[in-house]
Amino acid sequence: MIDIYRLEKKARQIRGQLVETSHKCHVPHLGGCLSCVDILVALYWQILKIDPEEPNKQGSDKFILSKGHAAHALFTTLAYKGFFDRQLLDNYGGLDNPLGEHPLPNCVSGVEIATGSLGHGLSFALGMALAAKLKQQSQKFFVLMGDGEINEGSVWEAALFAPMHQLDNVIAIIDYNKWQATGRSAEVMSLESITEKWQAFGWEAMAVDGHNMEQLLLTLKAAKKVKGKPIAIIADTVKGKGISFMQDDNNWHYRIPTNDEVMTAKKELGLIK
Ligand SMILES: Cc1ncc(C[n+]2csc(CCOP(=O)(O)OP(=O)(O)O)c2C)c(N)n1
Repeated sequence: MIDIYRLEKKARQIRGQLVETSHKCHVPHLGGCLSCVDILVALYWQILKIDPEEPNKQGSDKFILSKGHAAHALFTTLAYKGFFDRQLLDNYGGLDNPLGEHPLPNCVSGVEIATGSLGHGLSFALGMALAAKLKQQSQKFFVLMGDGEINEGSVWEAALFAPMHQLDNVIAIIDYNKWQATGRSAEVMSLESITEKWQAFGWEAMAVDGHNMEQLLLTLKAAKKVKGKPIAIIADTVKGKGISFMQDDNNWHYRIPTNDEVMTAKKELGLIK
């Protein structure tokens, strides 16, 4: 039986670490990192077939963080899962430290491509997924995109391509937190009705509460069983999730927390008294 409480605790620990490292090493983009932590925990602790000791082993599942500005969330997840030494987080962004604001290929074990210029991760995954199909390999390709990111036209070109090639080995997850860098997504470029749009493009589209661990796992497992078409999971999330004064406040796209704010956040997460 899956221990949901253990996964939720892991997510709280990762949120606490994110806030702490952001303060200590001046790493921005906390809001969009906090919105996708539960998705990352569900993927790395339960869904992805990938060995932290040997992530490039043939047949391993692949995860691509297309919203590359959330690299801090990915790196922290990878460190907690044992892909590399957690001590690297202590000096995040420092000279000779491979952890930066965006992922670079092979900067650490478990990261293969550069993302950060938004709108490219899905196309990259489709290329790998098509190659895997041609070689009759059975692994899955998971891509995490932001809702602001999917304003990019390149995403919709990829959305046309995947069903045409019946890429049922691709699972795209949209971190639908309703914000982007400079404002509300609905006011910059409306996406409604987002689920129906992906369906209309020929994808199997599923909506889920992106902070409900049980529902996330059920949806991701159902997605893995879909045959004949690619899958889009619209994860309803909250930017800054888990910390009361960061939730739904887009200042935390760039803001760095003070020491007092780190303490308050860690108390709220139940990590200190
Ligand atoms: C091609 C490109 N244009 C602009 C940016 C600058 N940028 C960085 S984060 C961001 C907001 C993206 O919004 P979203 O994908 O919703 O991220 P979230 O709100 O979840 O952090 C933008 C526009 C970029 N990284 N790449």
